[in-house]
Amino acid sequence: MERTYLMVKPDGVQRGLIGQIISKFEQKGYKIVGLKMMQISREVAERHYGEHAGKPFFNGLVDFITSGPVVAMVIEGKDVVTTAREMMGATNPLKAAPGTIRATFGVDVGRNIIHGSDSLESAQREIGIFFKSEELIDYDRAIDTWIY
Ligand code: ABT
Ligand code: MG
Repeated sequence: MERTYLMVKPDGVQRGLIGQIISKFEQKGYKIVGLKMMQISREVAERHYGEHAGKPFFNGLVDFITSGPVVAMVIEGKDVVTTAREMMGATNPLKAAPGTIRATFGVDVGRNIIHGSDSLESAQREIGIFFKSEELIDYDRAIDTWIY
């Protein structure tokens, strides 16, 4: 089953949105297989956002993502990479479709509440940055026969 990496960013944590955000993915039917709060080092942040190195917003982005704790998670389910991105909405919350997480909770592109991997390859790379294999739990849920 497909997996993706999600992260409630420091603004989402500070604003008390952790539970509501996790709930949306649980209610959808996705299974949480990894979950932890962490404070990201600059080194890890620069690796995670490596594709943006050299861009004008890069330093501010690294400052922001290391400015407070984040909640890192791996969720699993059918087409989860693409669907989680759709549930989050566009990068700029002002352009995000109504009802998406970013549209509901944000107004600024640099404070957009949540991260989600943008492809299967990114998901595998990012899961490897933030989680050790023993931190990802394989388990069955009885409810899965009602979801699939
Ligand atoms: P992430 O989930 O954070 O990777 O966002 P997303 O994939 O939707 O968008 P990208 B392009 O990866 O943006 C990364 C972070 O950089 C911020 N950003 C982006 C700016 O501040 N200014 C810009 O012009 C662009 C393109 C938004 C994203 N995160 N934050 N915070
Ligand atoms: Mg991105």
